Amino acid sequence: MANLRLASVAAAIALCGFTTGCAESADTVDRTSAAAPTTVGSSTAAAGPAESEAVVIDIKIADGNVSPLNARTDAVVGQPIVLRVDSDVADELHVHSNPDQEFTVEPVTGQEFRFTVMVPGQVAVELHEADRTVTTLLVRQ
Ligand SMILES: [Cu+2]
Repeated sequence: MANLRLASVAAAIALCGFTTGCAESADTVDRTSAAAPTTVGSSTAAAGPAESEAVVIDIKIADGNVSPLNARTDAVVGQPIVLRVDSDVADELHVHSNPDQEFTVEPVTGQEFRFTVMVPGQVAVELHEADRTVTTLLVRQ
């Protein structure tokens, strides 16, 4: 008699937020494009607004409220992304790109944090103290 044991598969999709330190948990690297790292000889197919136009995300933190919340933001690999932050508390912005990036939020208005994402995929932008996801960047090649 075969005694079948079902292996319990732990769900690997651990959403960031069960602790404030979520360095690796949302490492959702899209590996489908990893097989072709170099495309030799073809001129850039992109129409090219990526370099000139930055994606600007206005973030407001006031009285414990964060805006926007759980938004979605389209971006392109290499495109400048600017987080403009008005806050009344200190916090930490965590960009779950590869590698991840962190920005210290001060309790002041008019802060700007600029970065780029070089690996396509979904990149969560989180506030660790507030424990909120501001937006998820949908970064295309
Ligand atoms: Cu995080």
